[in-house]
This record gives sequence, C-alpha cells and structure tokens, in this order.
Amino acid sequence: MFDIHKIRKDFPILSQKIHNKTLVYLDNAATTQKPKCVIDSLVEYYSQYNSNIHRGVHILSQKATEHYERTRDIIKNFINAKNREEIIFTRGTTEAINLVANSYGLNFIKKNDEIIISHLEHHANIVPWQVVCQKTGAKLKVIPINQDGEIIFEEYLKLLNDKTKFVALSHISNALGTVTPIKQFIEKAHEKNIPVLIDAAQSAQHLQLDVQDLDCDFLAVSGHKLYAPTGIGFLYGKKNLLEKMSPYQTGGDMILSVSFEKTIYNELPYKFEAGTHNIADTIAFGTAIEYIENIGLGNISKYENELLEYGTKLLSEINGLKIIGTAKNKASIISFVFDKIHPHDIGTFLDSDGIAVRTGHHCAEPIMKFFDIPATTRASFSFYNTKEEIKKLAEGLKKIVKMFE
Ligand code: C6P
Repeated sequence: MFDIHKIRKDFPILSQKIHNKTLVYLDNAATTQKPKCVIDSLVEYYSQYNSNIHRGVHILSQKATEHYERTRDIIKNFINAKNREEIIFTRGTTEAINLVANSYGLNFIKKNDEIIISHLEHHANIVPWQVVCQKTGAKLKVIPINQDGEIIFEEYLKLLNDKTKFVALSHISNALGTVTPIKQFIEKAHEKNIPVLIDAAQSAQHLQLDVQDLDCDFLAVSGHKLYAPTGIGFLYGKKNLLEKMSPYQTGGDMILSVSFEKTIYNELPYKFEAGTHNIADTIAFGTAIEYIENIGLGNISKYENELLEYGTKLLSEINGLKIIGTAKNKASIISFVFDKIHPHDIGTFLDSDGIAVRTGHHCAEPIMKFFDIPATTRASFSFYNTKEEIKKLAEGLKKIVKMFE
C-alpha cells in the first residue's frame, strides 16, 4: 500500500531510544509525531521570513501572509468546504468548540431550549455546553450509549424535539475509538432545522472528511493530532451561520475600523481571528496536510484498520485483558483494562520497555463511569506504526501479567 520503512524515516523521533529500547509510540490519539517536512517548515519560517501577517507592506510580511493564507486554502480543499472564509484558525478543537459555544450558543440559545450531546463526548464537548446552559437557562440532554460504546440512534431520535436548538457530537470517541455514523445524526437534526457541531479531533487524521457531503454546520479539528504542531487547529462553520455570529475575541486584526464611539468588525474569517495568530504553526499545519494527502487518507485508513484488527486479535488473547469499546465501526484505538492491575502500573511498566501508551480517563470521565472503571490503558495507532510494534505491546503486557501473578 505504501512503504512503511520509508515513511518511518520521515519521523525523526521514531528512531529514538527510550530506556535503551527503540521507541514504540502508541499514544497517537493524544498527539501525533511530526514528519521532518513539518519541522523544517517551522525552521524555514523562523530563519527566513518570520514576520507579522496582514499588516506589513514589506516582503517578509507579504511572504508570511501568503503562506498563512495558503494553509486556509489547503484546509478548505482537505475538508471540501465551499468557501475559504469558512475556515477559522483556532488553537485547536477545544478553542473551536468554545468559539461556537460563546458566539453561537450564548447568542441564539435561550432559557428552556435544549442542547443535545452524547455520552461519548470528550470534556471539551461537554463543559462548554454546560456553561451555555448555566448562562442561558437551557438544558443539556445526553444521548445514552450501549455496552459496545455506541451512541444509540433511537434514543437520539427520542431526544430531538421542538425545544432542541443545538446538537454537538464527536465523530470518533478518543476513549473507545467508536466511529459514530454522524451523517445520519446530522440529517435528523436538519429535518428540524437544528445546527450540528462535529468534534472531529479524532477523525480528521483517520477518515476523509467532506463537510459538504456531511452537511455539518460546524466542525472542530486539532492540528497536533494531524501531524502538525501544537497550538493550531481550525473551526469550519457554514458561512451564513458564521456571518450572524458575534466575534469570540476582540482586538487587532478582527476590525475594519475603530473609533471610541464604534467599531466595525472585519469580514470573515478575520472577524474570528483577533490578535497576532500562531503564524509559524499555521504554515506548518499546511505542510502537514499536504504530507498526509500525499500518502492518501484512503491508504491511511486501510492500513490503520489492519493494525486495529491485528492489535484487537493479539490483545484479546492476553489472559485477563478486557477491551473497553467494542463498536462495530472503530478507529485505530484500543482501550483496555485488567481486573487486578491498575492502568497506571501498566503504563509505567510499558514505558520501561520503551512503549508509550496513555492511561487515565482520557478526559472522558462519563465514559469511565458508564463502564464502572476509573481508567483504561489506551493504545492508539498511526500509519507509521507496524505490526511488530503491536507485537511488542502484546509481549510487554504478557510480561506484566506474569509479574502480577
Ligand atoms: N484528546 C486524548 O488523549 P485539543 O486538546 O483541543 O487539541 O483536543 C481536545 C479534544 C476534543 N475532542 C476529542 C474527541 C479529543 O480526543 C480531544 C483531545 C486527547 O484523547 C487529549 S485529552
């Protein structure tokens, strides 16, 4: 499908030794590693054309502006948005959701209205809506999940009613890997003219997203999970909605004119990009997407599914290991628990073997509560991982099981 050995060479960090063992990085749902071209793009910006954007007439500023705006076009094409003005740069998914909660939620949601989320959400798609409810008197409604960790569609239909004014759902659960068939959820909300936000923090790196086909109203993405630097992400929003929303933050760059009496806001997308933005990381974000597109998300999904299948089989064979999250459609994330070994111990012992996984509640405490567990160990795979690495994970786990016996 693609040359994995060649791909691994693109990621300098992967050849590193941890505790004298070659790093096995299986914490990709937390953040992905960066290819050399992305790192080079940062170095190039700072060493050749570091400058503020949208402001200077000098050549450096023009070049920085050009590259910054180029990323907007790359993202527009990446998610098949209709207009480049629909792409707003944010620090990541969290800021993108907060932007919508503040600029849409606080302006258009009123007392006794209802906001629907699901039991599968990351805290970033729970807390902002709780705050909207506290401030407006609206009510938060939560779609239940089943024992496989799937959102129950029929329960969603029961919750949708004339009071529903917003739906916010994650596409892929970071804690379990469940892929939710969001298109059918969006269709049902739209039958009642309810806008839908999709938290795509865990999906943009695994699946080809097409916002026109999905017809979502908002989509939130983090660059750092998409092979780009931290501190950069974006919000996609339909132009007609973004136009009627007020700015999230105010200050420089988001204005057309200011006097002490009155300020006229800038047009989209700048209305939502107050202050000097994260220029270097935005430019490197564009490089990361080009890198991904070069490999092809179709190839990436196919290969990652193979890793998921292989990993699920190997881990299921381990004595006492229970996989949490057994949805029919999953992304390359495996969360698991042992009856008698705490996830933090698992994580620490695996680290001594050079294997990086995440342990904890994964900022999804309601999911842990549903399964009546405090935490899980989570292994999450990227296209640069190999079956040999997953085998090392399984062997490491068997060693730990033996030790605890
Ligand atoms: N999940 C994880 O290890 P930020 O922090 O803004 O880039 O992304 C927040 C976020 C929102 N939604 C989902 C579904 C996510 O998975 C995350 C981040 C990381 O699972 C860190 S907790």
